Amino acid sequence: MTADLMGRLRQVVGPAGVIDDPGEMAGYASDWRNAYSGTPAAVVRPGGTEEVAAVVALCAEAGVAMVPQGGNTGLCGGAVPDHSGRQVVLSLTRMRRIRDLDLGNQTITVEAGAVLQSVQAAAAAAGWLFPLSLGAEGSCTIGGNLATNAGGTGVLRYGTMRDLTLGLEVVLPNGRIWHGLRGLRKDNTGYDLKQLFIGAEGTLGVITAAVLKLFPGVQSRAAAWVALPGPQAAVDLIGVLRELAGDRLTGFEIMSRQSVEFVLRHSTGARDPFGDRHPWYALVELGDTLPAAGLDGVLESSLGEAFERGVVVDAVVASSPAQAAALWALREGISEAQNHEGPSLKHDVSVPVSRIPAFLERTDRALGQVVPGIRIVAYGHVGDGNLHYNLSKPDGSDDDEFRARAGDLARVIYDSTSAFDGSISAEHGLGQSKRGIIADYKDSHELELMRGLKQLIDPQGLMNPGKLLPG
Ligand code: FAD
Ligand code: 2HG
Ligand code: ZN
Repeated sequence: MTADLMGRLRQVVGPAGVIDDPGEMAGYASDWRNAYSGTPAAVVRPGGTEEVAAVVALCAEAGVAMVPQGGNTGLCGGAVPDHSGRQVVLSLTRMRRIRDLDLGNQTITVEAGAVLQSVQAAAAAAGWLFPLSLGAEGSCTIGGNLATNAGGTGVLRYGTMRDLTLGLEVVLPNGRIWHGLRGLRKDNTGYDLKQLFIGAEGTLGVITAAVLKLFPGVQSRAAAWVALPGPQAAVDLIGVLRELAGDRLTGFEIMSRQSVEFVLRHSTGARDPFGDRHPWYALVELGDTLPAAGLDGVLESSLGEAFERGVVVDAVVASSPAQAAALWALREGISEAQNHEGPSLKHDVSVPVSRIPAFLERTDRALGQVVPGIRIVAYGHVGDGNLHYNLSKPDGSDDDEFRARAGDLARVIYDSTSAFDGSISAEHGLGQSKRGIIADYKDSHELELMRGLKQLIDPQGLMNPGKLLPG
């Protein structure tokens, strides 16, 4: 990058808005897990939409590639630059304003760099709910949530970011601003362009703000930790809960025993809710907008019915919010706990909910044939058909030997996912990690259309190159 461009960028965002010291850039050069790293030419931190537009226009004119970055918590290397030393990281973290709260329209308008938790808090302070919820919510940003179409634990009831968004403001790769910040629930005036930018992982433009839907605040909750004989029981239990608790089912996560064991081993204060070991567990949550909805009773009777039908082996209903939080900590602690067991090979797949049991049976067996003794850490948002099918090395084996098998193991999982009509990425995206293999699993016409759209919107190929689309 030339000194001239650097000077012009400083004029736009102020001297403090451009970082080029390698030490100071380190935090932007690798991801949360240190799984991906690169060498930025500079990190630019605009303070508003006009500044983003000016920065993008300058980079476009100079032919410099840009990597949009939010909280840098993504799990597929999407927000990390390459090693060329020529890509600029465009960090949105200074743009964190809540621009508007329109309670009549039940919407909140926020800037892309706002941390998810702060948006949840702003909604809650007004007595409303912004329901996106995920383990990284204290660091991830709305821009990153949109660019990855984030999911998390509330999807079952409220949907993904695609469902939660009414309008977007986006700086296009030529520096023009698309003013699509509409708060409309109905708008049939042609293609729904916002959906192009949601899930595009920063390859089509820089999202600068969004209009998001709000929901009535949840006034009462009930949670239970449930022991299950196997994954089929999890699918059956969702059916029972839908039948008996209807829309009040707000969370349904499953965890294999292996997953829970890692948390019990590595998370301070974690405690097994049962004396006995069980092969699978579910964390069930009911929620209601009424303060005295009698949810403990609904949950207890639903689980009682499931027990009668042979679906559930054992269950504990949380007797206080603190106990419910401890149950959620067992679930949310898995990702971190697995890091203590050597390399964690992550696969974030989805198959139709009804096919999860057969999928797991076939894939578990195939993985054991490739690496005998492999520890399968399967858990996740089973109500959405989304499993985190993560792998740890056999106890006591070598890290590098296990890493060397990563490609073979991924193939086993993705081939099986494909055989069950699933997706190789349910929520984390393709980024760098799956870009090389997506062509083997996605329809070629679909990929051709995606390339055409990329060419139309970003003809110079400067928006997050080397991500999402196959090379
Ligand atoms: P980043 O990591 O900074 O970026 C992610 C992608 O978005 C990159 O491609 C980047 O270029 C692009 N991007 C970022 N900001 C913008 C912008 N303003 N405009 C255009 N493109 C942009 N994900 C889930 O979906 N569900 C989960 O349950 C979940 N749980 C997690 C738990 C943990 C402990 C961790 C570490 C991660 C988890 N994630 C989960 C993954 C991650 O938190 C999400 O993908 C999140 O949405 C990323 O937000 P971010 O601001 O950190 O984005
Ligand atoms: C979760 O649901 C996240 O906990 C992270 O999506 C999953 O670390 C993972 O693989
Ligand atoms: Zn997840």
